[in-house]
Amino acid sequence: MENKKLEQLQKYTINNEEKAGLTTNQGLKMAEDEFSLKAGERGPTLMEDFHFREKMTHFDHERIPERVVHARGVGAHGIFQLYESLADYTKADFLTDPSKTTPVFVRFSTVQGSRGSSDTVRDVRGFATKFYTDEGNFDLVGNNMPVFFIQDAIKFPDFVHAVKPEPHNEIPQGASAHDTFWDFIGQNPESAHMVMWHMSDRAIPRSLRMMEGFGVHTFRLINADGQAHFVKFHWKPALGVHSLVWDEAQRIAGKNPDFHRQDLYEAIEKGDFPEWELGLQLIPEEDEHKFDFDILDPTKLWPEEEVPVKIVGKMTLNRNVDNFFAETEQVAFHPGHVVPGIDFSNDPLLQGRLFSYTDTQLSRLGGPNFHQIPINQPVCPFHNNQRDGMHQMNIHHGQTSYHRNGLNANQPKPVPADQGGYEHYQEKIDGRKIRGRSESFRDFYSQAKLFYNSLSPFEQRHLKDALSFELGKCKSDAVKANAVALLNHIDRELAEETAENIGAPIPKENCEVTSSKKSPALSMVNTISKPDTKSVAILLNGEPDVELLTTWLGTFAKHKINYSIVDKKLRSLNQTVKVTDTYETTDSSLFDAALLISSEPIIQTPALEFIQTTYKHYKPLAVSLSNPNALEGSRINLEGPGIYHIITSTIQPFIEGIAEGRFWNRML
Ligand code: HDD
Repeated sequence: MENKKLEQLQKYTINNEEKAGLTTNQGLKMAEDEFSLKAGERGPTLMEDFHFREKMTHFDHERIPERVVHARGVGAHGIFQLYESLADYTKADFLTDPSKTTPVFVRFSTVQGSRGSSDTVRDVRGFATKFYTDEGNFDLVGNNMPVFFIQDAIKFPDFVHAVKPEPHNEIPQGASAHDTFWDFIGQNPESAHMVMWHMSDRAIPRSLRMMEGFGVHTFRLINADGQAHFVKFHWKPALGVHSLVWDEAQRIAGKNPDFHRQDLYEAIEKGDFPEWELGLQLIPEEDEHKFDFDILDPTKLWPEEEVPVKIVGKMTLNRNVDNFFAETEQVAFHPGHVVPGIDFSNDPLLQGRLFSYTDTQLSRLGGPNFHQIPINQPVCPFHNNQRDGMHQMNIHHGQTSYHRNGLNANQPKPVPADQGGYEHYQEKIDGRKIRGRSESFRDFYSQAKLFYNSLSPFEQRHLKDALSFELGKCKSDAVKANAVALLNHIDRELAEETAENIGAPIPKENCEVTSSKKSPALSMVNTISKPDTKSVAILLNGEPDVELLTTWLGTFAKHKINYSIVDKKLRSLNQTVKVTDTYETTDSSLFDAALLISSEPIIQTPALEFIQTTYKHYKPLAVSLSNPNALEGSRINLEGPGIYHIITSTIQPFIEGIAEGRFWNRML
């Protein structure tokens, strides 16, 4: 299939295998690359060694500043396909022509940690998509949570300083469980709603492929008649929304810090292309004030039951990058990259973002020409009167480089709106210049409560435990007390339990906001569950029946379930079936389920801990025991939920268990 972006990138791709030999950057073939030029075999290196100088200088400058937030990330290429024309709402070409396939590049990220931090930390995940449309790049720079910590961009540097590792000792890495973060939260009650999301299971996704994405802000869509709708953008994952459990997430952070990155890479390499549907929530301009929240407030979501999500297209990620630095590290997103038919709202967080993103690239990518880096170039032509600057790659031909020139018929000249030129929505503004916040932004707690009310009992349990963990890590009594005071506005029982667990005083007065409203769409219980692309560890303890095992492997493959065979040593079971991991090289936390094939007692074997943690993390566990006493002393309730005894060749119930995912009723 034609993909304009990939064709464009091809021109810049250098394939080492095809090259004749090693040259300097000046094209000079080099006969030697191992020894510097010396005055005598044991003498000093000579300044004239241009090859040494060039090689070393380039190496010395290989690193660029990491992103000030969202430093750790992973990217992939893909396509976006529209289902039906949205011409009623927007004139954006890529949203009106369903026959077009738009190339995309997505970068997922964590927020707090640095480039080398672990993937599975408790954090918000960035979900940034660049659509390379025929009318220019449109960037949807979102997160996996629909709201944000602050209402006004002027607080962003303060928030980031608070959540990042503390300045005096650069601790902690990849974690918000520390005093400055919780101090900020306690002092800034507008963060109440977002902190509930941050403490929920959404902050520890099972896979980047199993997260929702949200544009967060309210944007505007404008149709060809100039009519506007407010819009919120959503990504809905085809595999549903799934999370890790906290103990598992922490374990994975050590066992495989690249867990999410590797999961995405391997799924794409295997051809299990991750998919998301694009959804829009739309509110006509005239309905702006019809809700019990301000639609410009980025700490508020639009409950899906009140404003339904219209599914309009599908994104498929189908190609890994060729080079991480060139593509994933150098990609530069910006919420201000829009196309005709998409415009901004007055959300004060969005307005501030419109400044920050270009500005940050100047120091990160070293100058004003970062749009010429291959991954950032639009697939349509671009030209204007901007010239020169660091790393200018283009040769601008001609005498003029200014608007209103007579020498070159004023080329390149502005394009009228009816020929595709961008025109801003002519919103009427009438007000005084003030530094302040609208009264309509002041309800900090109702939606925090709505979110909490909407969670299932086990999700609420996890959220409570997360709060006790995070605040339990704080040292300052005042910070803990303030955080509890904030919770006391959301849910009294939550505040009481947290206070007790962290040794903070229980606030005298109950300030809980009164609301029993729920939004079922906010609970992960109501998500899609499939066995596809999940993984099962097949644990050997003794000799397996290889023929039977082979039929099971066939069933797993049929259901697109990935598997590893784990034993004490790597070995071949027959010509095709091999042990792929040892108990040393892998861990139960890296799988969604386990199947134990045991002909020997399990006590005092590494398989025992494996199945105990599988059980502890609520995952399905199947046992095939040729020795009926094999599990004696394992302290696993073999009659418990999500445990399968495989006696015959049928493993179908286990497959269904893998689809279901977790057996939370083990908590009871
Ligand atoms: Fe931001 C990066 C998402 C608020 C300033 N942001 C960045 C990335 C994502 C988001 C996904 C990583 C992009 C990539 O992969 O390269 N940011 C958000 C969302 C926000 C948000 C969903 C709230 C709704 N951000 C926000 C504010 C500001 C910034 C209020 C400043 C006014 N964000 C930045 C930045 C970053 C960034 C400093 C760092 C690296 C970059 O831009 O390219 O400019």
